[in-house]
Parts: sequence; structure tokens; C-alpha cells
Amino acid sequence: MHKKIALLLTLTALALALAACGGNNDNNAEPSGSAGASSPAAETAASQEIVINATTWEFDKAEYAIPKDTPVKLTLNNTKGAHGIEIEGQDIEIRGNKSEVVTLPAGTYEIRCSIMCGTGHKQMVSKLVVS
Ligand SMILES: [Cu+2]
Repeated sequence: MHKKIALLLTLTALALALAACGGNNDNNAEPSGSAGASSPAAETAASQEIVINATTWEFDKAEYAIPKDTPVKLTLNNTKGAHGIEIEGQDIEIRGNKSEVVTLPAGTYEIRCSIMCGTGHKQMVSKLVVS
């Protein structure tokens, strides 16, 4: 009789251990879900979006303006060719069709193509006016 109870307890303990494992798996799935939810939150923090259209071999505007000390979403859109942008004096680079939320102090910055894209690469320069 005691042996049966001991066996039952062992089985119960095993079942609990398995259930705990299942619970852990569920918990592992959750952080990736919430991490995915955090990037749209970062995007909504940007007050506005500036789209920089890049083609061969120029950006669509000679000058882009954004407010100072304010998160702004910079989106690079390659309409022709493969280009990137880097902002002078800042550790900011966007390559391909991507976005980044940036916050900059007042100033005039040079935006350059950051990908060697061909003969006109060096003339791909525009201004970013932050004020
Ligand atoms: Cu280039």
C-alpha cells in the first residue's frame, strides 16, 4: 500500500516537473513577443518622419530640415540603386531601405551616401538643417 502511494507521489512530482517545463517554454516565447512590440513603440516616439529618396546619383532634396533635440524618424528610400546615408560628425548610418529615429542638436550637417554606388557616388551630398 505504501509503495503505491510512493509511486503516485513520484508520478505527481514528474507531472509537475513536466508542467513547469511547459511553463518555461511559454515564458521563453513571451520576451521575443514583447521585444517585437517595443520597436513600434520606439517609432511612435518620433515626432515626425523625414523621407530621403536616393537615386543614382543624388538625394531628392538639396536640404532637409528637422527640429532640434527632437526624436525624428529618418527613412532612407532607394528609388534607384543601392545607397546609404551617413550624417557628418554623428555616429549615424542608414543603409538600404531602412529607418532610424535620431535626435540631433541644432546645426547644419552634411548627409553623404555611405555606400560606394558608382561614378556619381561622391556627388551624393545634401544638407540636414537642424533648428
Ligand atoms: Cu554612394
